[in-house]
Amino acid sequence: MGTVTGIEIEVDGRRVRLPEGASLLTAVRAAGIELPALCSDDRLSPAGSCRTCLVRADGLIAAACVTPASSGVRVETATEDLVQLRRDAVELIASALPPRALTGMPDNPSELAQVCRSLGIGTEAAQGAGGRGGDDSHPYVRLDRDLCIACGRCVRMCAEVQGTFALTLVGRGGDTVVAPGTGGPWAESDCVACGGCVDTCPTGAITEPGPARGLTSASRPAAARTRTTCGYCGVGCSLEVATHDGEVTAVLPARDGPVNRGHACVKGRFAHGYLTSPERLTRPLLRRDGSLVTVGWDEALDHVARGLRAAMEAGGPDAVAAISSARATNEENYLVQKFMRVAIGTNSVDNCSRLCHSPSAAGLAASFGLPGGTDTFDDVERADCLLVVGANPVEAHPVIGARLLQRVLHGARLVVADPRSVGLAVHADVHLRPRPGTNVALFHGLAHIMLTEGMADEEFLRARATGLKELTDLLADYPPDRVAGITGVPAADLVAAARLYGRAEHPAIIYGLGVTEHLHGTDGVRSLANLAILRGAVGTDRGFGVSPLRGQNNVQGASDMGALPDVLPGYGKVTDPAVRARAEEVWGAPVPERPGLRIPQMFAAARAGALRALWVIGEDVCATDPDTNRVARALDACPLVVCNELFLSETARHADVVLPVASWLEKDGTFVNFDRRFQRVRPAVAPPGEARTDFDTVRSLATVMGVDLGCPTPADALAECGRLAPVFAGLSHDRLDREGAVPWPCPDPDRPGEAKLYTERFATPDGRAHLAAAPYLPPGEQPDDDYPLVLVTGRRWAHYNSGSMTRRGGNLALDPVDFLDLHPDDATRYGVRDGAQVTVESRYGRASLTARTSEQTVPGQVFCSFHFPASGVNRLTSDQADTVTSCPEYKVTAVRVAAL
Ligand SMILES: Nc1nc2c(c(=O)[nH]1)N[C@H]1C(S)=C(S)[C@@H](COP(=O)(O)OP(=O)(O)OC[C@H]3O[C@@H](n4cnc5c(=O)[nH]c(N)nc54)[C@H](O)[C@@H]3O)O[C@H]1N2
Ligand SMILES: Nc1nc2c(c(=O)[nH]1)N[C@H]1C(S)=C(S)[C@@H](COP(=O)(O)OP(=O)(O)OC[C@H]3O[C@@H](n4cnc5c(=O)[nH]c(N)nc54)[C@H](O)[C@@H]3O)O[C@H]1N2
Ligand code: SF4
Ligand code: SF4
Ligand code: FES
Ligand SMILES: [Mo]
Repeated sequence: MGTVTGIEIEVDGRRVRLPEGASLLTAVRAAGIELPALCSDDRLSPAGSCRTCLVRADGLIAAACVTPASSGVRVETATEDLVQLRRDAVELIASALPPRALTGMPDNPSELAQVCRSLGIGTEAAQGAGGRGGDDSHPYVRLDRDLCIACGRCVRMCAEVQGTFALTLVGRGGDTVVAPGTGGPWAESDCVACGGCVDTCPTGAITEPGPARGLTSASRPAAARTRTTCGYCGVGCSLEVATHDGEVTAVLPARDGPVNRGHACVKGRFAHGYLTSPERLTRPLLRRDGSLVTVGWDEALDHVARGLRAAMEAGGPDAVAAISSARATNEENYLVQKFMRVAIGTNSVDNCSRLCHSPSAAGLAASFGLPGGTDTFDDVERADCLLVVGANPVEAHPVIGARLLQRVLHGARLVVADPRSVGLAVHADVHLRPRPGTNVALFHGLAHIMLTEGMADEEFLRARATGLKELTDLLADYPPDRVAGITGVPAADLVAAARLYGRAEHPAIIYGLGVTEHLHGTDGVRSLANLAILRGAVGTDRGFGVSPLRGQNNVQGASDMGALPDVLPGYGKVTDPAVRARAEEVWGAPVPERPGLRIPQMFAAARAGALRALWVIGEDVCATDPDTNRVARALDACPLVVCNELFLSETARHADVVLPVASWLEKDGTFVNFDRRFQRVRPAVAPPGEARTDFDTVRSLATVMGVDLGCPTPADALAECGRLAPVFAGLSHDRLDREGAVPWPCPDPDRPGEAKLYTERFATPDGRAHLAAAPYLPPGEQPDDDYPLVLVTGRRWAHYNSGSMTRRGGNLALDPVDFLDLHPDDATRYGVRDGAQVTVESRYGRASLTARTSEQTVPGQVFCSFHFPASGVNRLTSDQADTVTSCPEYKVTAVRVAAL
């Protein structure tokens, strides 16, 4: 850290160098000296209230945590009077507590207990009577008021890092304790169970119940710890997994995690109960006489191999297809696509990027050259204006949501574009609420204003972009009044938003599925990218580009590894002979030339009898793909369906062979997060029973089929991928073990990856950014008299996608069902009470949900999640899909609602 600039000071005679602005506490620690600091945490602003960190600076007694270090100052820590002062402060704190505060967790002493031990303060110092009670209403956070020392760390963690402001200090003087701000039980408070307060509490007053009680990221437990990357969302939080006797006891945020910096969310932090669920699959299943029965691996794999051969004999290699998993590692995805191309001879392999951010890949590649976000989030976060579009990071990417919110609380301007008033929208300077499916018009409206009001960067446009003429002509049709008519957004709000983005010094665009999951999702991405191009805010130091908040832990990676029907690892097109030749050289086998089937085409082919074998790896297509009634018909029509799963998912129920597999906490490899960072995944525990990793499954099936896929280990697979795809050539497990996170493109093992793209040229063939002039076209689904409401589907904070993992554990108590949010006016109109069971019907199917009246949605629109397959939400959604990439139109379905 900062060795050239900074300040130099002396601590107990030792010289230390520090960055500007560091505190005396940092200086003392840099000198290798331990100091109690009970109200301090590096992640938080200093409070200076406990007085346990007293030192002498140039002769004056000061609390080290709140005193800035200035050059040349001489600090003393060890004189007898200072030791006594600090002892007095700690003794005073301890005296109000019951003795168990110091003896409570012998294996795993709290920070307070350790401080007391180091100062020679015994349990006799703890003289409090206790009896203040506690709160154990919450599944993951437990409060013991007797141990609270009112240091306020939890309150600051909840406010300054998480941004939820759920906690407060109540009472006076020695009776001050922490409490949920809402006054009632913790479970009914605003807490979103990020675990931040648990992790910072120095006394054990706030802990996780169960075997993890008192474990924090700062404690030094006897238990083993494994460093890995979260396997839920694409944020890519670094986690430390504590285990005992082969079981996970706690998952803690890594303090030095490059993205999460000591924070996490309810899923990564707590949702590991699924690991030991009695419903976990532990042995392969094979369908016999209509039902799935347990068999051994040899029998299961023989059956699959025979079925694949039969399919190929009947219909050639293209009668076989695979859906690879964005939950699985890069190495597993690499092997799946290699298996399909080399062992089967087809390009029919796809992944859930199809349902999610395929329009981002297509749109960003067309606009800028590469199919990923343009900037690192560390830069995005420095923006002075954030344009957050169709994304709800507070719930879906909580650690990013928290970082964005802090940026806004510290002064960045915020424009949110989302039909619903959720998450960051409440903090927005301008909240644009477009009708679902009208983004293209909305973005054109903003672009129109930027152009007419002279906010475009003309020099950038001349030197580095193309398409201005066509776009300018098109934008003539999108004046604010017309756009207001299409989108429902008042013209004045459009003008205000365009000015905030257009006049900011360093604006950034962050977006999600509200842009992509539409009939014209790719046009949406491209029209949004137009704004950054017009403003010269991409590939320059005048802004931080366009960043999709990619969803699954490894959806970026699954696509990077070539688990797509039209590209090989590294995005070379299968139709390009030079690209195929390179792969053929590395693989020593021919690569099929014709692009394969996309997921919806696979189902259509199965229904038509052309697809005869489908391998579904970690995607619950019967719950999460649209129009699931038809998906189920496709699976039933397909002679062989193989499913790699942790649980008997809806899809597994339709399979002929189910292979039990390991999950992220049980395997070795890498994931790529939403801002293109490769990070290591390491096994903390063994998979249950006979479950194997997807990696081993693919390899062993290939062996049964007489094909040697090479790549005996995940590390070998990544190395091989690097030989095939130059953009990954500089990456290896060894390097990631040394360096932590490395972004791609990374062609050279001796040079850092490129976090910010396009600083010299864009990666398009002509090196320029391409403006797109796509006209606004209406969504595929339209409400009418029979189906008068527009249903938007999306996420809730406590559950993850099909919910297969989060429904099996404490998260179920946090959110027990799929709710249908509807505006109170609509509730009245359709005779629906808050909390009532309702039937929702679309032109395709019917779902059963619990109504919740809420002003987060406007009249005429309803919203629900899809985390409980039993509610049948995806029976409602249509097969309308993005015209470019086939990404389903999940965000617009015409429905009607009726009380049961
Ligand atoms: N807790 C949790 N976290 C998750 C997941 C999960 O299931 N649960 N899933 C992960 C995955 S796979 C993904 S892809 C990400 C998704 O993360 P997000 O993209 O943030 O998720 P969504 O909630 O599906 O949709 C985002 C927003 O789009 C808005 N929207 C809908 N239609 C429109 C429109 O026409 N225009 C605009 N401007 N906005 C619109 C919706 O109101 C919604 O608030 O989350 C990931 N993280
Ligand atoms: N209505 C509606 N539907 C949607 C969406 C929406 O916004 N609205 N969003 C869509 C989006 S963006 C996405 S990404 C999809 C997600 O849909 P899915 O990918 O189907 O959802 P997940 O629940 O993440 O995971 C699928 C399965 O993978 C299993 N699994 C977990 N880890 C592993 C592993 O390591 N290996 C294997 N083999 N299996 C594993 C889980 O048990 C789970 O059953 O849903 C889509 N569906
Ligand atoms: S768990 Fe997180 S959200 Fe809940 S009170 Fe603690 S810091 Fe706040
Ligand atoms: S924010 Fe995403 S990556 Fe981080 S802990 Fe939560 S689910 Fe995991
Ligand atoms: S840590 Fe410095 S006053 Fe509490
Ligand atoms: Mo997704």
